[in-house]
Amino acid sequence: MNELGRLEDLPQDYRDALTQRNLVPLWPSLRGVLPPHIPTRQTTATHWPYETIKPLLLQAGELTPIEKAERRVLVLANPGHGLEKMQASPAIYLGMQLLLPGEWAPSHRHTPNAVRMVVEGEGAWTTVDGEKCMMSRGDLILTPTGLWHEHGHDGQEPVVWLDVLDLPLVYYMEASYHINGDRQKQIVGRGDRAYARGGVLPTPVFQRTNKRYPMLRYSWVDVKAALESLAADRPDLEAIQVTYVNPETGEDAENILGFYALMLRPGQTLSLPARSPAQVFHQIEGSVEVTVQSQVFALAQADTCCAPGYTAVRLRNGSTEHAAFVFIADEAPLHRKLGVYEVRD
Ligand code: 1HN
Repeated sequence: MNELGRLEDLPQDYRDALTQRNLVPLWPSLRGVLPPHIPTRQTTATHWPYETIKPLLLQAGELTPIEKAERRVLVLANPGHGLEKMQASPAIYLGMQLLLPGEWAPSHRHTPNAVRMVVEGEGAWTTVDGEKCMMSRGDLILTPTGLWHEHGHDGQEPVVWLDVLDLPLVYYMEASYHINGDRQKQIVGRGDRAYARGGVLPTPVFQRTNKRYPMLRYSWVDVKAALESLAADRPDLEAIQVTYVNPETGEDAENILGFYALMLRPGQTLSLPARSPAQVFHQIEGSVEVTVQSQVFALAQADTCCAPGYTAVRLRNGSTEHAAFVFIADEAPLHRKLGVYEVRD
């Protein structure tokens, strides 16, 4: 490959003339923005053990009342991007949110898409677009772009959940903003039950609902049952995985990030090929050893880690007795829409 000219090769007065006119020569930077064969990634494999987050999150509950926080969140920031960027990967934001009994996080809506994966505690709820979604461990609740959402808590113990948003991307696009609203009126109709069975769809006879987001809550009880049925039905299958989809269309549940639940049989090792999107792993139940590049993370329940794109990942369930269940978020829908999605051998 040709050595390209460097900035220093150019006379200073020429460089100054360019700068004054807001002009930049491409060739000294061309290999930087277009490296050979594999992209440069700032995302570094990072592990956030829950046992290190939880005491600090509870402390935030004492230090900062909900009125002073609106959303009481500790952000899981990737040091490769710089902590102040508050991103886990190019398009993924992660945060652990705490809601204490009796607290209320007021209604708002915004352009970034979010989901919540409930980590622990009972009695909290999120109302999305008027639909009250109860929160139990392992439940996934969507708050897609533009939909009103607020959180409340009628239970007795702290509730913690993992927020996953496409905020870094939407912010980068200069398209991130929010609007505050009033407490929502709750509507009847619960998509979580209406769509809980695969293979059959609610079929309105007298009207068409055609909601863009017909299902807002995916209960862990249902998702776990789906994984266990799949594992029992398909002993030949290497990867027991389901995708959280829009049940009307079969498309990804949200537009930018993809969400999946994966089951590892007792003692199973699964090698995931290198793919272009970055991804996040969060342990719902059991424990898994995640190997990314030269790093090995022992994920205990409620732990979270991330892996950059174009990187193979190995998952190992060290337990020979119990299955392990992992929630995965990735940037695959975005990569597919942009036409840059790749799987490498
Ligand atoms: C947000 O709206 C929530 O509604 C949580 O719980 C985290 C992070 C960035 C921007 C908006 C929530 C958020 C957020």
